Amino acid sequence: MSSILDNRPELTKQVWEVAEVAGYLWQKGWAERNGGNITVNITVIDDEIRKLPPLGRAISIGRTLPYLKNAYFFCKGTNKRMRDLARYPMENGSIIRISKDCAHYEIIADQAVKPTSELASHLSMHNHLIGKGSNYKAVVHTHPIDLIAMTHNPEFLKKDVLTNLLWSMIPETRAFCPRGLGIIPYALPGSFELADATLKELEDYDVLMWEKHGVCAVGENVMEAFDMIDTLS
Ligand code: 2HA
Ligand code: ZN
Repeated sequence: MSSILDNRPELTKQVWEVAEVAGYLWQKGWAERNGGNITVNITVIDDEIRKLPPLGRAISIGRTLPYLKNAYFFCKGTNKRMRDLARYPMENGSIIRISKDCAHYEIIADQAVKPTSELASHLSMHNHLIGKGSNYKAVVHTHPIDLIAMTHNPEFLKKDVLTNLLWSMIPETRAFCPRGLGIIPYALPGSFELADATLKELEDYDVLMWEKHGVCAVGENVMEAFDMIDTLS
């Protein structure tokens, strides 16, 4: 079967990096069932990709994200397993294009796999990062159980208490996660409330703890985002 990845080595590399990280998340025990999600900005100047017809109707994002006009993302599929994304990325994830109106997306390849339930927060983060001139292209969300367990202690939800504790435990955490771990109070997974609270804290942190839910990291690429979560955990 043909794939959008055929004869596109750079795109292939990026998609398989996501697959590699998906495998790590599963092996770490941080990705029960369909837990976690990954999106990577893969916006490519490739006329052929730009001409590809959508695999169905344009779907509303639920808000307008002006910096994402005509951007392309590889996204884990909603309800898909990380362990399956690791082996078959184009069957458990898809490539989407943001419409000209910046408020809709179309799935363009390889199959009509609907993107992650956290698309609202992921795309809002990508939009915010581009808007402030960042070169970060990856958002990784996962469920590291030890770190999540710590958020059940109200003391650790106070600003930078957890950051300072983690920094004091292992020197690498300070070196490789120098901005520390931000805390986002509990909000419904997949909600714009969670997205907006996350955006605010992106000013100060690259890794954010969604209270009693999971961790979300942004980085230049998917490997860097994963490394920060791995170091802190
Ligand atoms: O995709 O982890 O936050 C499943 C989740 C939602
Ligand atoms: Zn989650």
